[in-house]
Amino acid sequence: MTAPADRPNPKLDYTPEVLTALETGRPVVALESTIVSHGMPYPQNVQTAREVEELVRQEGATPATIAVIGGRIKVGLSEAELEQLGNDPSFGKISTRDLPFTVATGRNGATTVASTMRVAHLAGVRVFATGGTGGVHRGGASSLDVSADLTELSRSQVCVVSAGVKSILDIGLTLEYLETLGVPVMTYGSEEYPAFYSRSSGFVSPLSVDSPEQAAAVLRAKWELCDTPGAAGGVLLANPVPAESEIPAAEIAPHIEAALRDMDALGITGKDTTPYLLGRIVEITGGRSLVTNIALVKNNAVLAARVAAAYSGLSM
Ligand code: PSU
Ligand code: MN
Repeated sequence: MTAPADRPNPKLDYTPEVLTALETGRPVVALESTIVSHGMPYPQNVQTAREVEELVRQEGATPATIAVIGGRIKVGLSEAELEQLGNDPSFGKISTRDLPFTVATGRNGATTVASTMRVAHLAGVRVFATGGTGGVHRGGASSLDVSADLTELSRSQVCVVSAGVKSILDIGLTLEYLETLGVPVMTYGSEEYPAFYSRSSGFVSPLSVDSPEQAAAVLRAKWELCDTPGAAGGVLLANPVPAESEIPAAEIAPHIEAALRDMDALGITGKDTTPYLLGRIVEITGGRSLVTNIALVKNNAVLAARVAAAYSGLSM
């Protein structure tokens, strides 16, 4: 199958670094922007975003942080744009459904995993590193609060590297839903699916892989087997947080429960839940969860760069 975007898409603005990498077939790693604008406090968010980009470069890949600025979809941000993203409240959290409106009205937007996947797909970027993905929220069976991240994993031709889903979500239902959508879910170096802050979730990972090359081979096989151009679907590669940075499941569980109670008392629902809970857990843990969050994002960026390198080696 010919990939839907093997050459740069003219609707997107690329940094020179990203354009050159795409044109010469060198590995590129997409990075999301909601994690910067709504997932971490300023200035640690901008600092982390810079360090993550640098780690990707050190691995020989090119970072492409994705956001919408003044209605233009950016694939790769300048230093100044990254700073603006981290410190300007006009960057709303935008998922896939919000992309058309944000572009049409010339607004700013911070892309979630779902909308970043869509843009990466359009740009021909096949590997994407983030912290945590969305999933089925607790009570999702009746509220229907299921992240569009899962829908997009069934459509965009992108591998998402994440540290799993945290137990603010229903992990079991999230894995069920990914199975329904036909999304391969594999965990790197472990038989257990990880739970973001913690290496263990109590759920067996549907698949596991032990090297970037093995992960890249699965990507190639998946996309070679697909005959639906433009809707090939993605792969979720879960990467457990490094042991020295994890908050064990038993320790984080009561903090998550407390944050969920606070959220209910405030009546927060829908797209505001994830940003609220992340911020509240940072407060409750006295900043410890932020340290873990930063460590796992960096760990994911390094793995994503290695998978991107292995995949571009296979596609040569
Ligand atoms: N999980 C995190 N950090 C984040 C998010 C999730 O640990 O920043 C963000 C991502 O951008 C993800 C989005 O795509 O939240 C999911 O939000 P929702 O559940 O509203 O789809
Ligand atoms: Mn939701």
